[in-house]
Amino acid sequence: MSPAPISTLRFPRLLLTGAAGSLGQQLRPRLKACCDVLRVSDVAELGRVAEGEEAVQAALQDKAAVHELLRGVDAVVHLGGISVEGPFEPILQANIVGSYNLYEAARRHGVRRIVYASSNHVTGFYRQDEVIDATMPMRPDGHYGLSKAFGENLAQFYFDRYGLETVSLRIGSSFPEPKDRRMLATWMSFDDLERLVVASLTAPVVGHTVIYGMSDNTTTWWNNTPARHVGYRPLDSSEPFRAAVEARQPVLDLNDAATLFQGGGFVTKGPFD
Ligand code: NAI
Ligand code: 15L
Repeated sequence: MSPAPISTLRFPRLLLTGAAGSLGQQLRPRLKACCDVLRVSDVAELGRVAEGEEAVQAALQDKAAVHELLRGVDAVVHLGGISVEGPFEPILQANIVGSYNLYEAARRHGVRRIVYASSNHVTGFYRQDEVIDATMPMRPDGHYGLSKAFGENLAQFYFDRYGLETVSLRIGSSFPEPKDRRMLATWMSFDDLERLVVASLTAPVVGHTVIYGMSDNTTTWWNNTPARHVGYRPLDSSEPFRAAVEARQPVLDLNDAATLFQGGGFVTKGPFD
């Protein structure tokens, strides 16, 4: 017997950007259960197109292409863009211009909701001995975090001005397993990622909600109480990985900013000139 669906609600056409990326490849087969047609897009090759899929290769900074990409779409899971810290210009094009093009095309085509892959790096300069929630001021930790802060502000503006709803997911670290001590706090399993994305797509009313993307980790820096209305209940935890992670990394350098701040290694990257 196949597992029960996380939600029975379905969209006629759902767009997944960044579908060729690490999280895109995870979500691509899983989101088929939420829609009649899954339109997958990326600047990179999209591979074999499955039944019920449409594939569109496009760069997010290409305004005309993105306008066409949103035609006939009901909701979007927006993962596309540069996913790490680096020089400003490529991030400007992919993440800032690209997200603007996506929202503007979504508005023009009457899209109802976007699930936006933001990042914990919007608040990476909070310390690891603080527990914060998404109502607290942003403290981006680099060009990448700044671009995600722009994306969240874009989402807020498009809701306030045009009523286009967004759930901004400040994803922690979504990998097969936590790689280091920091990820014991930030880790989110792929199954919990699916639960979070589906809850964000199907919650009845979200306006613009910001939620941290993490599993039910014992160590945590993020309080998701203000976003309880989304109905996300993580079922996994980093705890079963703790012993192995601590054995690999028994000592932490407390003079290293990457150990002190929530953004980890991102906070010391650059400058890039
Ligand atoms: P990834 O780098 O594997 O995938 C991103 C995809 O976006 C790639 O397939 C890439 O080709 C595509 N892309 C890049 N520039 C583009 C452009 N200009 N136009 C169109 N497509 C473009 O990243 P990953 O890990 O899959 O992350 C997905 C999203 O989630 C990203 O937005 C990332 O910032 C965000 N995120 C991921 C986290 C994680 O732990 N994996 C943590 C926090 C946020
Ligand atoms: C992110 O935003 C990145 O996309 C991902 O590659 C990880 O580095 C993650 O944050 C993290 O903070 O661990």
